[in-house]
Amino acid sequence: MSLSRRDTFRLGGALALTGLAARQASAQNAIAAAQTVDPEATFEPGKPEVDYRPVITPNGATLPFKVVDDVKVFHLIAEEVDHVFAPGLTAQCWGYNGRVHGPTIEAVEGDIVRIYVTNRLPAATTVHWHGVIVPSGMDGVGGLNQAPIEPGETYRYEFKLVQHGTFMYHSHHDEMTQMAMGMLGMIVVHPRAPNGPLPDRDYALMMSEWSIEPGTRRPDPNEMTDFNVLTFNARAYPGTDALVAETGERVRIRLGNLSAMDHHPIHLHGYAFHVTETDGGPIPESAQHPDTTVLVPTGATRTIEFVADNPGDWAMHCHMTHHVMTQMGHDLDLLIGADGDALREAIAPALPGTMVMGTDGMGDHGKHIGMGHMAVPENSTPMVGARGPMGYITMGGMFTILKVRDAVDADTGDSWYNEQPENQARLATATELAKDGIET
Ligand SMILES: [Cu+2]
Repeated sequence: MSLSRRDTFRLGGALALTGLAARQASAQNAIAAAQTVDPEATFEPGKPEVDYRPVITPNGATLPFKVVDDVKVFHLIAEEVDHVFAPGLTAQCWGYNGRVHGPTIEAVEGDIVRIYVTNRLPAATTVHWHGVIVPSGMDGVGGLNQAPIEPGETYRYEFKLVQHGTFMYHSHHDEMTQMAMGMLGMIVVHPRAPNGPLPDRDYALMMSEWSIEPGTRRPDPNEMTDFNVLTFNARAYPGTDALVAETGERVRIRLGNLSAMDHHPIHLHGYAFHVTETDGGPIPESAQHPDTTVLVPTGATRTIEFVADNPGDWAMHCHMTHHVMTQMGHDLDLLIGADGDALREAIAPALPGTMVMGTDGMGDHGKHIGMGHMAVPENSTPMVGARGPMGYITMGGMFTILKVRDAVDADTGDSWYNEQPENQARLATATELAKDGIET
């Protein structure tokens, strides 16, 4: 009996379906684009610096693993963590392995990973592998795919990575509480056979939002709208580490968002970039378009790439202006245009020493605190930024700086760019104003 072409195809399909990896891979045709190798093939566990250039998690870390019988074994420990968001602001959060957020899980397409999760929290939990194609029983939704992991228990997850890309992990039990307390992390799966130019610098940033009233030490998971600490990798500027790159290097930035209620339009200065992938897979080159701001919806990742050919200090931040303010920038009385002196005199009998701020905006708030003119409440941080090379930077929260230099060393992240005088904005001289006919 001879088989027709169609029969052969069917037979082949049936055979392929016998494998666990094929069942995962066939779950969604869309992930074919995220496969550089046959998902049925077996591989040695991918090695850092050999099979991939490790990702950098600013202010964070990568979860270590060991290899046992060709399986990469990881151990996540869910626990309470005293976490510093920015100088002066600490809170009791929930995270993994002593960190908020949890360390980045990094592996290679084709790796088999076994992830143990130990629960040292006072509440039950689970871990969901967001965007990773796994068998249903490994998906981590409490009550649906598994029983919750009770305090003191250790659960075992195991699956083959049949795709590459940028994904996330988070608690999927009492999500409102546990995600708001910090139980999130990034997952980076490198392609087994790179299908594009490799980045020289590969960064991972997770966005989240918190409600921490000045003077308190617990994030409030019940907050629904008014988040007052907005973070990259659980740090608010000036707590965020700069990203660095050498002139001409290809830079990849993987942006994940697991904020409770907000999407974040992330704007990078000095560059146009391409969005190269989502957590659904790589975007075909023909469908990529240049952009300067990428909207990262909550529950999604967006990866951007560009060549760092424009040296300088470049702001990168959420473009929602309340997301670059911290704590006291929220719920202010409107004083713009008010007579500050009259107001102070009126208040003084009841509250001696009151300082009236806000009659011309809040730009000077951080400066006043920096100069010691006023204090912030205990366990809080100024609503805006930090001192920069040219004055006070009036953005805090979800703000960081990309520092591109001809040569990068260990100190670059703390350095300021030395601009050429002819490229520096400055006070106009009287001669210049007269020459150009500008009246001020
Ligand atoms: Cu935002």
